[in-house]
Amino acid sequence: MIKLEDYKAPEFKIASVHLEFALDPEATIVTSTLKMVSDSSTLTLDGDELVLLSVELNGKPVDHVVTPTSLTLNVPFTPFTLVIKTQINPTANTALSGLYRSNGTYCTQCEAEGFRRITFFPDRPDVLTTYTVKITGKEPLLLSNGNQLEHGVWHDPHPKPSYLFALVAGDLGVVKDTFTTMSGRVVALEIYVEHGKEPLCAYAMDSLKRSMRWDETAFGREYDLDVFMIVAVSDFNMGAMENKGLNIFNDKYVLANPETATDADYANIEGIIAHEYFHNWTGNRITCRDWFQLSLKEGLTVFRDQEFSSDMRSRPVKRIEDVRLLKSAQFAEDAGPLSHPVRPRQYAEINNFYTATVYNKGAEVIRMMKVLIGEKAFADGLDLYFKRHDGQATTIELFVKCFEEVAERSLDIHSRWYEQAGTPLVRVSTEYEGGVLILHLEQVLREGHLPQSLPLRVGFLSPNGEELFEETITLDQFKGRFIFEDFKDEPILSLNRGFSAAVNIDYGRSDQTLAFLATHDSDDYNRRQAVETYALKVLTKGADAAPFIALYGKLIEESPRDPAFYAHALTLPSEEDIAREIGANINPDAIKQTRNTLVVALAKAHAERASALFHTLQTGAFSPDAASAGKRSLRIALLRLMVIEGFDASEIYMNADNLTERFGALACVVHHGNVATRDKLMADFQARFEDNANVFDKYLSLTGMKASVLEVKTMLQGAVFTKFNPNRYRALVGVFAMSNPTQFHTKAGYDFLCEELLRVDKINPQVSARVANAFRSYKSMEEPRKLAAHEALLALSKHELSNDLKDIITRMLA
Ligand code: B3K
Ligand code: ZN
Repeated sequence: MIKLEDYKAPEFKIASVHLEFALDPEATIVTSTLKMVSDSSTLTLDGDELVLLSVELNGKPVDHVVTPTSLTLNVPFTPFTLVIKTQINPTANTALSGLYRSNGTYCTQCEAEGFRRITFFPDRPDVLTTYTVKITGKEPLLLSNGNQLEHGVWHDPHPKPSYLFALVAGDLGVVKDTFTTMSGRVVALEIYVEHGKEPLCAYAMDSLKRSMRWDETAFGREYDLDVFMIVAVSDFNMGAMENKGLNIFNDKYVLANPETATDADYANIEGIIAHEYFHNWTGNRITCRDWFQLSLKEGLTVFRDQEFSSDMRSRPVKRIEDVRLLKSAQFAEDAGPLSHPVRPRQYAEINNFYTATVYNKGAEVIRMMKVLIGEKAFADGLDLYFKRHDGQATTIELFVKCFEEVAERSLDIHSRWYEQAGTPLVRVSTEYEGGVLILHLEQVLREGHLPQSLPLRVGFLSPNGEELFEETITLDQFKGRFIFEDFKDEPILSLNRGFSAAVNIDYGRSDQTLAFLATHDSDDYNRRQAVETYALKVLTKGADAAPFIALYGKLIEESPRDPAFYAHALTLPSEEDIAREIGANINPDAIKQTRNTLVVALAKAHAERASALFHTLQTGAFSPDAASAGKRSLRIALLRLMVIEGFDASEIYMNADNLTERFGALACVVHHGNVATRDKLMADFQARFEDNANVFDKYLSLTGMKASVLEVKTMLQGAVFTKFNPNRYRALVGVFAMSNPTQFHTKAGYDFLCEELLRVDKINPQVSARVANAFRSYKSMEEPRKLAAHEALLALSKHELSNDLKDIITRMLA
C-alpha cells in the first residue's frame, strides 16, 4: 500500500535522458542514457516485465541487483552517466501499458506507471528531466515528444516526468493545419490516422484550433512547441493521453462524419481534444508531485474543458449534462465500497484512482471555490498558480494557497472537500411570517467529518412566478440560519441553482411547488432538477402520477423554445438513478416495472402531441453545432413516446441522413418497439456497420443493455471478439454490467461477470479492473442478490489476480 504520509522527495537529479529505440515487433531494444547526480550512494529504479541486457556506470559494467520490479546499484556522489539496455516485446503487450502495438502501429501509454515497462527509471511524477529520443525502425513515421531534429530524432526542451513520454511508429496518414499563437508563432498541427481515414479528422482539427484559441483568451495560456501532434489508435485503455506535444487518442474520440458519429460523439471529440490540449498547462507544464495529487491536474483540467464546452455550446445545457454525469458516476461511486476522497491518502494500484471522484468531483471542488471567492480572485489565483509553479511538480495544497493569497482569506474549510469522501446531504426547512423568511440549513456528513463549505445560489420567486432576487449563501458550519426580509407574500425558493454545491438536498417540497418550479424557475438547471425531483417522487414515493403527466404535456408544448434543454427535461431518471434514490434493498425488476408504467402512461397521454411536433421540428442539412444537435435530441425524445404508442420508426431509421437520428430511432425501437421491427432494424444496422468498429460498438452497447447472460455469452463467441479490444469489450460486457440492471443483478449475471473478469484480467488488467466497478452497488441490492454478488466476488478473490483487479475486489469485499 502506498501512503501519502510516506512521501519523500527524490535524493537525486536527472540532468537529461537520451533514449534510443531499435524497434522490433517482438524484441525492441531500449538504450537509456541518464546523466545524474545523487545525494545517496544507492539508486533504485523502477521496472516491470523488462529483460535487462546491460548496465554501465561511467562507461563500465557495474554490479547491480535486479528484481521483477526494480534495479538497484551503488552510485558515486559525483555526477555520473548510467547506460541501461533493456529488451521488450511490444507485440505481446496486451495490457496496453508501456510500448505496444495497435494494428501494427507502435504506440505508448505511460501514465501512470507504464514507462517502467519500457526501461528502468525513477517512474514517479516528481522526477522531471529533458528527453532526447532516437528511434530506428523501418516505419516511415517515427514520432516522439517535442520538436523533430531529424527523421526519428526528437528533442523535448520542456522538462517532464516519465508518464508524459510518448513514442509512435508506423505507417499512417496525416491531416495538417497550422495555428498562429497569440504572440504570433506558427505551430504545425498534425493528426495521424490510418490511411483512408483522413477525411474523418476535420472536426477533431477544428476542435483543436478552437481549444488553442480559447485557452489563450480564457486563461492566457499559449502553446509552447513548434508542433502539436495527435495520433489516433484503435486499441487504447481510456479516452486519450496528454503526452507532451504528442497526444495519443482512442480513435473513437477523433474520427467523425455525420453518417458514423452521433451528436454525442461530436461533443465528446470536442471535449476530449480540448481536455488533452488543456493538460499542456494544467498537467504538463505544472504537474503532480505524487499520484495522490492527481486531481491537481485532472480536476482542474475537467473544470477547464467543461468551461470550454459551455462557451462553445449552451452553458445551461452543458451544466445539466455535467451534473447528470456527476450524479450517475461520482455520487454512485461515493455511495459504495469504492468511495474515496478527491485526494486519496493511500492506494494499492494508482490506475484505479482515475475515477469520477478525482476527475468530476475534483472539478466541482474548483467550481465551488470559484463561487466562494468570486470570479476576479479566481482568475488572479490561477494566474498566480501558472506563474509560481510553472515547471514544477506540485501539490493541491500549494494550488489552493494561490487562491488564499489573492483572496486574502483562508480556504481551510473548503479544502475539506479534498479530504472527506462522501456526498454531503443538506437538510432544508423554512419558516415564514410577516414578510420574513428564515431558511434553516443543516449539512449531514459522515461520522467524524467536519463541516465543508457549501456555496448555495438561492433564488426567490413570487407566488405568480416572478423572479424577485438571487443570493449566494455559504453554509460552512453544521447548521446555518439565513434571514430574508421584505416579502409581500411567501416566496418560493429555488435552492442550489446551477448545482452550485455538489450536494444532495433533502427539502420536502410539494408536488405543486415542484411543478411550479419546473415551469417558472429562471434557472434552467433548477427547472430541470424540479422535473427530475418530481419524477423521482412519483417513481419512488408513490406521488400521484396524474399531475406529473400533465406537467410533462406542458413541457412538450414548450419544447420548441429550447430543444436541447427540453430534451433533457423530458428524459426521465434512469433505472440506475431511481436505484440511487432508493438507496437500499434494491429490486431492479420492480424499478424497471414502475418506470415502465410511467413511461407508458406518458406516451399514452402525449404521443399524439409529440408526433405533431416531431414532424414540424425539421433539422435541415446536418451540422454538428449545439443548436442543431438540440433539435435532433428533442426529436428522439418525442419519437420515443410515439414508438411506445405503436409508431413504426422504420422509415425514420431508414431515411436518416445522419447517425444521431438513425441510431436514435434504433434505440427507441430496441427499448420500446415490437420484436419484429427491432430484429429487422438491428439486422440492418449490423449489416451496415459491420466493418466500422466504432459504430458497431453502438450495436454491441444496445445489445448489452437488453440482452440476457446467455445472449451476451453467445455474442462474445463472435468474430469481432477474436482479438481483444477494449472498446469492443466495454461496449458489450461493460454496458451489460453497468446498464442492464435486471440481467446483471442476478446470480447468473454476477457469476458471468466474475468468470469474464478472471479471463480478461490475464489480457488487460486495467480493463478488468474498470469493468469490475459494476459491482460497486451490490451492497445496496436486496437479498438474495447481495449474497450472490458477495459469493461471486469472494470466489473470484481466491484466484491469482492482477494488482489492478485484486485492489478493486478487496475494497469491494471490505
Ligand atoms: N491522463 C490520462 C489518463 C491516464 C490514465 C492512466 N490509467 C487522460 C486524461 O485524463 O486526460
Ligand atoms: Zn485528464
